Amino acid sequence: MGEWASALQRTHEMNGGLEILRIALGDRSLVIAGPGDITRVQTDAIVNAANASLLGGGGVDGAIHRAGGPAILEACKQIVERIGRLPAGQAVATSAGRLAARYVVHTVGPFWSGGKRGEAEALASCHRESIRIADELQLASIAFPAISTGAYRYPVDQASQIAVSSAAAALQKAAYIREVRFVLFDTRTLEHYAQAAHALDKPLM
Ligand code: AR6
Repeated sequence: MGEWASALQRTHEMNGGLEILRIALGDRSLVIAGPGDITRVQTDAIVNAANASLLGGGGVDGAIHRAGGPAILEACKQIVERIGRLPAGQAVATSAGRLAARYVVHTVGPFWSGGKRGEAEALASCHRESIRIADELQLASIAFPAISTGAYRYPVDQASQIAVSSAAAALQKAAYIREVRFVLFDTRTLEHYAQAAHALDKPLM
C-alpha cells in the first residue's frame, strides 16, 4: 500500500453531473463518483449488494433486478441450485440482462451487529472477492455500491474505509482490472467514501 500511496495523483472533474475523485497509480484508477445510480454505469461489471438467497430484495438489489430484467434472476436461481445460499463475504457473477454492464457480480455484505462478529473482515472480503472474480473474467472495470450501509446498517464511516482500502489493495494485485469505481447514491455516503479515498495516502499501518 505504501507504493500506492506515494504515487497518488488526484483530479476532480464533473462528468454527467457526478462529482468524481480519481486516484491513479500508474495505469490503474480508483474512482469515487456520485450521487449516482449504479444501474446506469457502463463499467464491465457492476456489483450487487445482494442477500444470501440471491433471489432479490430492496435497495440497490431491487434496482439492479428491475433495470436488468428477469435474465439476472434466472441466472441467480441456477447458481442457488448449484451452491445453495451465498455466505457473507463471497461473490458470484451472472449476466447483466438489459444493463449496460456485461456482468453483475453479486456479493453478500455483513449485517451490522455491533462490529464484533467479523463484519469488517466480511466486508473487506466482499470487495476482494468481487474484484478477483471480475479479474478472472478478464474484465477491465468494476463498479461498487456502498455495500452493507443501507438495510444491513453498517456505519458508513467505518464501511467506507474498509471498502476503499480493500478495493485499492485488490486493484493493485489484479491482472486485468484497471478501474475500480464506487458509485454512491447520496451525498453523505459520497462524502464518506471520498474522505476514505483521500486517506489512502496517509501512512498505513
Ligand atoms: N445505485 C447505487 N446505490 C444505491 C442504489 C442505486 N440504484 N440504490 C440504493 N443504493 P442496500 P445493504 C445504495 O440497502 O445495506 C437488499 O434488500 C443505498 O443508498 O441496497 O448491503 C438486499 O437484498 C446504500 O447506500 O444494501 C439485502 O437483503 C447502499 O446502496 C440487503 O438489502 C446499500 O444499501 C442488503 O443491504
